[in-house]
Amino acid sequence: MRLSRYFLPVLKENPAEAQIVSHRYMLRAGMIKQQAAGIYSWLPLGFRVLRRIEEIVHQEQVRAGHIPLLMPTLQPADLWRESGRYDDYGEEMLRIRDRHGRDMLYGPTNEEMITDIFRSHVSSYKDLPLTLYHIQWKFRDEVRPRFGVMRGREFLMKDGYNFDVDRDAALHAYNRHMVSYLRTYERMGLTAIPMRAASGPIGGDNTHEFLVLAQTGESEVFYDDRVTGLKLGARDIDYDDRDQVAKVCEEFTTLYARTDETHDEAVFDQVPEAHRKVGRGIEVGQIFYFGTKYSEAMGATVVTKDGSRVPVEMGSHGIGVSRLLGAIIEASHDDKGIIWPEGVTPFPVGIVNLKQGDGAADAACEGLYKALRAQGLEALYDDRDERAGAKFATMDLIGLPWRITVGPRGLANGVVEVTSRRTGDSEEMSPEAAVARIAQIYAGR
Ligand code: P5A
Repeated sequence: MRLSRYFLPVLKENPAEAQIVSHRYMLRAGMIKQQAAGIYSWLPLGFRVLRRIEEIVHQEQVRAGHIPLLMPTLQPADLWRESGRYDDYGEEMLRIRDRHGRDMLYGPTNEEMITDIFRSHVSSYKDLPLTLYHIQWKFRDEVRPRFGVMRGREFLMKDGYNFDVDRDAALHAYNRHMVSYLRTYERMGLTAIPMRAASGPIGGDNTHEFLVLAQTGESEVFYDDRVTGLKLGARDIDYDDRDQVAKVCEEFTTLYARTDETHDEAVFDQVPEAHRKVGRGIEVGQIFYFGTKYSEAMGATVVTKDGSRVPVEMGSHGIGVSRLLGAIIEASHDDKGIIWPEGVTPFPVGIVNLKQGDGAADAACEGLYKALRAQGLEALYDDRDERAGAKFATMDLIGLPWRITVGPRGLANGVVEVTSRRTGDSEEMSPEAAVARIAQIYAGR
């Protein structure tokens, strides 16, 4: 993408309404625009990151054996009357009446609708296990929408729902989600710690939240700091292997890690003092096992092997897709701007032409741009007629992990400069070597 033809409305001034760094940088980098309290347009740069995050979520869900579908944002109130949540949900639910006087709502979550789909089409244990998920906009009329996309009213969620014949199978689905989430967050450059939590309006007695540690997080967290060193890494997971998956979950949930909702001072006191930490965290996901809460109320049953008919065992599992942009920025930035992890960056690399209009510099930039594209890498090429300082400031603000700087002086020696946004380290090399270096960094992405 050539910056001269792109739509990147960066702001020079700090927006007064933004209280936390991620909100400030998302506005300044021209990623989002607020349209009403907690409701945002996703401008091209923000939209690219959002799509990247969705892609990773999809890949890891499919890897775990879960099946994508798409349910609507608007739902009939009658489904929610069946579960009893139409009245329970309260003011957070946006209620709408259509021209025929039918009660509708903008979905805050989809347990009822997916249970309705299930009961319409599945009636035998032979069709289980089944996990369906979608990535869809939700609406919750939060009392205090704030911090930009972090606590929105309209926000994008990945929500998945498992259907299983018995409790053991449903607990395996729970564990499978936990492991697939760990991998999802790691690919985004995040350490998200599963913490025992409270289930709130979704229900059930087994639930974990995934928290990214950050000063600006909305939840108070209590943990043994050794959990922050746990990594899933490149281990080969067989998602059908119940023991292997359960072992990974055990590894990640044995050390003390709880939110204020479930915190137990007596148990916490047993953590060695040097490892006992109290901090704040951003909730980027939550998984629930709630058994037959919805299936019983809505008549979603299956015939088991022995011929009896039982309500299907369920759980639901959510990732805050749009919130993740804020969480990643909170975890990865400096005083100049965002530092995108390679996994989610909107563009893999930026090209800065120090002297637009100089024949050699223009030709070298064009050459780099095309060579990168031939490797499947879409660079953001700053071809504007601007001062070098302004170009660097824009690149630093929008946070592409790598920058190639091209100028007449370097070219006279046959070199361009490759700079890491994270470390600030630069290295001179030939344009061909620069392309090879960037291609190698993103190989396998
Ligand atoms: C699980 C999936 C549920 O709704 N039903 C379907 C279950 N869980 S949840 O914890 O309430 O939400 C899942 C994740 O969505 C994000 N989230 C939000 N993101 C931005 N703005 C909001 N107002 C908001 N509310 C929830 C969180 O990341 C949460 O973990």
